[in-house]
Amino acid sequence: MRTDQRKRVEVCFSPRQFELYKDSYEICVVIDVLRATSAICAGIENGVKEIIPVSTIEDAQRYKDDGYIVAAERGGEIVNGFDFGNSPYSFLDPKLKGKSVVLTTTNGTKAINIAKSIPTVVIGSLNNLDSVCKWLLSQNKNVLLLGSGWKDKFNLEDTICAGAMADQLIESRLFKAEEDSTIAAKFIYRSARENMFSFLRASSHRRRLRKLNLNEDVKYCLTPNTLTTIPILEDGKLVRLESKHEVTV
Ligand code: 3SL
Repeated sequence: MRTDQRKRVEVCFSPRQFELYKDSYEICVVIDVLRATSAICAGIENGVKEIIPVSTIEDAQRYKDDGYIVAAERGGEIVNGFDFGNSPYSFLDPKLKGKSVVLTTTNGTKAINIAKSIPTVVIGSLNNLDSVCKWLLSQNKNVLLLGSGWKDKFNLEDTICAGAMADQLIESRLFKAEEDSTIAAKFIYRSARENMFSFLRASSHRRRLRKLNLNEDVKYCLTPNTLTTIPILEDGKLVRLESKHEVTV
């Protein structure tokens, strides 16, 4: 009888559930589609040298006092006194090329810091979806897809993105899933994929961002495969995954 050589891919819906999943994975993909990980992917592809994710405003303020460029968002809005917030368009500013940027957000940067106990942490979004999947397929490791959620609760947009990644990996037959969360994410993605923007119309975070007039950001974040760069966490900083690993989509 042949042994099952497939690696596992599983979806964790929120940082609050991370403790239940973390032990057996070698790679964690952190996802915060609206908008932290989309902004990080945009920035790193744009040539930002590194993005330092910090969990609290106090930590961000210390970096600001030391002269760093600091982006800070809470509840969807730019925090007073900081350089900009969490819009991917801010991270596309050519002036940021080659610079270090510190970032704190409501959920995304917290999830990144929680994921640090897994040996390799990379950043995923719909924007770099195929690139991340192709890289994961080349790694032969167990993968956890961590949705950042909203204040520790489940959210739809991160689940759709995680479901899209899980779907590609499972379809390759190199990966298997055992958790119901992964099966649910895959089916939610399949229901949403034809028109994610309208599927998410009633979702809590789209409503929140609509009130803040951030529909253009939402459209940017919900457009798959506009980017190929994969940010990776090295020594607490998000940098471009070395070119030897890079993939052409
Ligand atoms: O929670 C986060 O990390 C943010 O991405 C939320 S927001 O889109 O900026 O509101």
